[in-house]
Amino acid sequence: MYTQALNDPANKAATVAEGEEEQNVRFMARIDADEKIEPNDWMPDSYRKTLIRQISQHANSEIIGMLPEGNWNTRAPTLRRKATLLAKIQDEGGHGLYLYSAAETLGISREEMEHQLITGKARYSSIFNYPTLSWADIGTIGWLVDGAAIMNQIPLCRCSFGPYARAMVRVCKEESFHQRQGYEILLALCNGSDEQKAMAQESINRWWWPSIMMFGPHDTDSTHSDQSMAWKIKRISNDDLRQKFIDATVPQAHFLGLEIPDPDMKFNQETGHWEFGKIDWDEFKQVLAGNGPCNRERLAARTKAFEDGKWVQEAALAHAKKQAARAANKEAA
Ligand code: BYC
Repeated sequence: MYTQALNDPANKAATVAEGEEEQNVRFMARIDADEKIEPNDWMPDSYRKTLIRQISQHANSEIIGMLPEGNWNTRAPTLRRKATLLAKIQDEGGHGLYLYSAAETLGISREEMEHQLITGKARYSSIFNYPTLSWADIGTIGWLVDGAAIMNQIPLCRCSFGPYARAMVRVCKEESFHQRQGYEILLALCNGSDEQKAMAQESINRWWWPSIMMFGPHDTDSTHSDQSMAWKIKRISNDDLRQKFIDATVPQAHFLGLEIPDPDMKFNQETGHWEFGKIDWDEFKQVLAGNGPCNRERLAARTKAFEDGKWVQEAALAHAKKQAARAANKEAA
């Protein structure tokens, strides 16, 4: 999947003969012409670093995102709910794998990304530092968290870097299914008893604002947006995506008969948008600094998985070494 559409040799030969400035001009012309950049094409070092940062952060989010949902594997209310939850969690693991593979094409190893994650050098989405306290949270994560993820990822299908854009196509299809599955869980709760509906409302109360924060800081405070938009890694800004998400989601909440926990939320007839209250950026900063409700728990779980899986890595390496030595002996004979 990730080796499709590699650049043609003529293009590569041309870039070798050029200096860095000309290479950059040619690179920007390709970006402006909406051409896809492939792994063995020339690219500025900062473009490569930005992609490694964003794609590995995205992959880490998928893998860490399995943990809060996994908390409900043993307590799903019915067999059908359990089967769909397990399938969703497996999908997230698969998304992590496509994304780590896409990042590897940029010259970073899987081991290095894993090391950066467990040592806290690489980020993952703020949203996964919140706990899943009730079954309704599984519905809310599907509806709001996967919903926000789709809003952010649909434009990434048009990202300038080929392997990332192609990985996103399949990820978005699967996330759409997750979003519907989550909404259907909430629909069942909202059509159920008063207690079930109250459980759904309590869950939305906790997850609404963290979901809104998933889109990142306001455009004016976003460090990477201008450059990432110029490189067409990001196609729509943090604030524009957040607004699109809110506009799509508020009517869905109303259909469920649930309140959005924002007293300032109101529809502006002139603009056609839902206006919303102030986001608590202090909370966002605290979560990013490692002080969210579950940061330590999440990293401890990943570190344990890494330590527990070490023997598999060691066995695979020992096997590969033995195979290589055998092949070398055969050749020498
Ligand atoms: N959480 O300049 P900005 C999913 C950081 S998982 C943590 O705007 P950028 C799913 C940002 O990294 C969905 N950190 O940055 C899985 C930067 O810090 P550094 C995950 C955040 O990169 C399981 C600083 O703030 N999706 O689908 O231009 C179950 C300044 O921000 C966050 C992706 O990762 C945050 N929310 O834009 C269910 C999508 N926001 O690196 C669902 C791909 C910002 O300078 N990523 N920061 O130290 C992106 O689209 C972009 O990276 C972002 C941020 C929009 C997130």
